[in-house]
Amino acid sequence: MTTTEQAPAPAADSGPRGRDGRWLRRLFAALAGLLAAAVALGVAQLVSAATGPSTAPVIAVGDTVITKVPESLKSYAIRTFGENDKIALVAGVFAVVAVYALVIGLLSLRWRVVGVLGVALFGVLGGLAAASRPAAEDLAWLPSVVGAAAGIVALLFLLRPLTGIPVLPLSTPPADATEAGARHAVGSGAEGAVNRLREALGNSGDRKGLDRRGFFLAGGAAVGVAAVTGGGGYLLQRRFDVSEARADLTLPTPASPAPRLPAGADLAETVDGVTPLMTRNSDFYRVDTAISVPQIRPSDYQLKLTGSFDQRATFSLQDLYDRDDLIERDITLTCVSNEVGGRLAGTARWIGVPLGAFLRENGVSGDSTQLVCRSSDGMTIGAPTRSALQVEDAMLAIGMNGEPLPIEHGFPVRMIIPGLYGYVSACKWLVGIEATTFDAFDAYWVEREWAQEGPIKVASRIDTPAALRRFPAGRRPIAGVAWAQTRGIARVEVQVDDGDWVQAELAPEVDADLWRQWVLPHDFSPGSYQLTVRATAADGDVQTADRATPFPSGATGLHSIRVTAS
Ligand SMILES: Nc1nc2c(c(=O)[nH]1)N[C@H]1C(S)=C(S)[C@@H](COP(=O)(O)O)O[C@H]1N2
Ligand SMILES: [Mo]
Repeated sequence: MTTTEQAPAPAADSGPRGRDGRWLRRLFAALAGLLAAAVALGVAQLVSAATGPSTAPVIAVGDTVITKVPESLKSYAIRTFGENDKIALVAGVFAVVAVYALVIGLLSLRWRVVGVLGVALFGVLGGLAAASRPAAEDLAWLPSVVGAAAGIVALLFLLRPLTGIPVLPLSTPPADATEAGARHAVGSGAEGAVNRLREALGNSGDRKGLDRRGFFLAGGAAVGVAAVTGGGGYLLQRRFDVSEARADLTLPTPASPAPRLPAGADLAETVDGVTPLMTRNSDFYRVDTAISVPQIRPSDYQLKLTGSFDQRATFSLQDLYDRDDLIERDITLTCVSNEVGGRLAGTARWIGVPLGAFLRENGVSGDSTQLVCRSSDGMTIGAPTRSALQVEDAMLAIGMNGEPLPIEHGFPVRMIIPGLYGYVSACKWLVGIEATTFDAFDAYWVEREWAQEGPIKVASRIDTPAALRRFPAGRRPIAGVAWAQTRGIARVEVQVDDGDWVQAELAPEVDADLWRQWVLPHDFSPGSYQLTVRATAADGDVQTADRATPFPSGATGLHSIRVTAS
């Protein structure tokens, strides 16, 4: 290295001793870091096929980032990336790893130990992240540690041709890589094969230590190892996938089917652009902290009751499917993170076990104020016991729109309590209910300062015309949805600029737990208009114009948009 640092002669502008050579060597070193990281991640992915998808380092680190970052940053991410927040996070983790690896590679050209410790640190962090997740599997740290070990070997291997050492330890150093030396290096076995290949490709090595062909060979080998282990790990992880087991299930017929929808119930059939009454599963919003979606095999499923119940009880999925009191209900679910005018709300036809009856049957204590619901990935969601017992149609849901729950919506069992935001009522991948008190335990979101109880606030949204839209002047509908679950919507009014509030027509009432579509035809003459909507719940609660952020208990304010008729 010191020799390359000095190279003063003008003739040394190219070649390994010159400026070009120096930069080339650095470039290769950085690349070596990147390739070593790829090998580390690939090998880790392969090992995680044994220990579980969420033990793979990038997933584990992503999970940890989600649990550790401040709420403000998290809401920013949800606002910016929406449903793609997790893809953005994983991409972010990859980007950080890539930059880190490039720097480590560069530094290890001079200080080998920096490379070794740098990759080791990477393994330790990944291992800690994986092992410290709330529902960490045994040996969760293993993929990161084995991956890092492979990464160190790869890095040292890749640095060899950059520093005058042959790619394989037993071959002759290129320092005496004369014709004879090169021929001498041809040996037997794998090492011989590599060296023969090197010879075939031309002169291997350089007296001053940069062996380009050697580096390309080693790099190619690293890419191969990374691809085979990473790809293999990815394929092997399919064994965790439960979509086939889910597809094999037959949903039971509910004893109490959903009430028939009145004629003309869905305004979307007549008004273009309004949100459909029922949300398709594929369109249903998704909010959770799970980067790798929990995969629970129906035959392995257990729901455990602990805490203040008459007795500890465990239920299989079959136990729940076999009940003769299953209900089917249409319920609108809403996220507390929904901004005014936002789309984190959806309506589905759910099938499930009536929650109040189930809890009473198992002797839930009258002293319990909180049900701590646990999901298989360790999430805790604290639901008020009172609501779980008293809110009509609260359920342990097993079906969504005629199918077993989709995996990302909580398969095989989740909770639904109408009228409460999802973060306090809708635990997905539900495997445990502990009857306790709010004083005794802070659930995940409450620990992060969100409100303990989360009643859904009355809300309304303009779906059409779309904000900032230009359309031809004339008569067209202003339409959207409004919700106030458990209470129902009594009135929706629209204001154009500073005009009077005008009452919109409501779709037929289906159930208080559903959102309600509304429409107001309006004559637009050419010009620009501000459209504002407000709803009133059936109990007389008028949606407030005061603006509040989603944190800590749900957004308030009126949805107001600017449109132009021309
Ligand atoms: N296990 C688990 N359940 C969870 C969450 C989560 O992060 N993990 N998020 C909750 C939140 S904040 C909401 S709004 C709803 C969203 O349910 P969905 O994704 O089916 O729409 O799930 C709730 N249940
Ligand atoms: Mo939420």
